[in-house]
Amino acid sequence: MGTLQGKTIFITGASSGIGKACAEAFAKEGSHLILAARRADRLLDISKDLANRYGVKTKSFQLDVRNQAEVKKTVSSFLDDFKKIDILINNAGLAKGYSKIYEGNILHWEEMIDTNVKGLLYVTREILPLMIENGSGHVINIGSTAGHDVYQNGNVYCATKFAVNALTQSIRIDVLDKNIKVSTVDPGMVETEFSLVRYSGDNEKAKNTYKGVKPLTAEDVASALLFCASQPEHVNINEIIITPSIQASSNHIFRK
Ligand code: NDP
Ligand code: 8X3
Repeated sequence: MGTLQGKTIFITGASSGIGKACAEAFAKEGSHLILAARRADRLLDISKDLANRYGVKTKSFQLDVRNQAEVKKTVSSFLDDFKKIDILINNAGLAKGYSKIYEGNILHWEEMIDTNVKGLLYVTREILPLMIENGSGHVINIGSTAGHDVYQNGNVYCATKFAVNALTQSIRIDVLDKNIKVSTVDPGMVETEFSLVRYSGDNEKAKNTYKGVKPLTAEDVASALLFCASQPEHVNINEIIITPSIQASSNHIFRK
């Protein structure tokens, strides 16, 4: 297996949930971390804590991936400290709202498309040339079961995750001759802040999402990423779809 010791990992959306769990999992393996998200205070705490506990180099950046100029500036500012980005984890993302398309909130649509699709593109556009220059790299996107099967009221969120799925496949082809791996980890239900964000802070609705099920934890998903990232050089994990045992697809969930 490839070692992650001393590798540099850039994680977007590292202030909570899957991104935060990935930061911990990779730090435990001895990887250095570049962490980005909008909530700078949280990120700084996570970054300091992981550096203290695991003795790895960490740096945190307040970044809104929807802002292309900010993405460009952030990437150029961490190049002084980190010469090489070994792994990019495109995790920043969100669902907003849960309504029929004809009742959808346009601002929610814009936010999902701008974050999940355009944000991922902006970050990838900055990082891939660096990986190409360095002669190696690995991009791991966080997709979703929602990028494989649509569900009622999922409309625009599902469309963004279908787009992530298409981009993963397409980017893999584009860098096939560049010694760069491209993977996607596509989870089903994971209990994070995801539902709280989707329902704009409505705790009751967020809790109901996981009623009668034992969802995945962010740590479960992080271990799938570690698996992708620690394969030998000649092995690429193209796609991992990971769900709780009671979930077969977006639309098939067994609730007790
Ligand atoms: P969380 O809400 O816990 O985490 C989302 C992370 O994304 C936060 O760190 C948030 O940070 C960051 N983020 C959101 N918008 C932006 C932005 N514009 N710029 C930078 N960072 C941003 O949810 P999850 O951990 O569950 O979500 C992570 C990824 O996993 C998402 O792409 C989501 O679609 C995907 N996913 C989640 C599933 C689930 O059931 N939970 C299942 C399948 C996929 P901040 O607010 O500080 O900017
Ligand atoms: C998150 C999983 O089912 O809420 O991508 O869309 S779901």
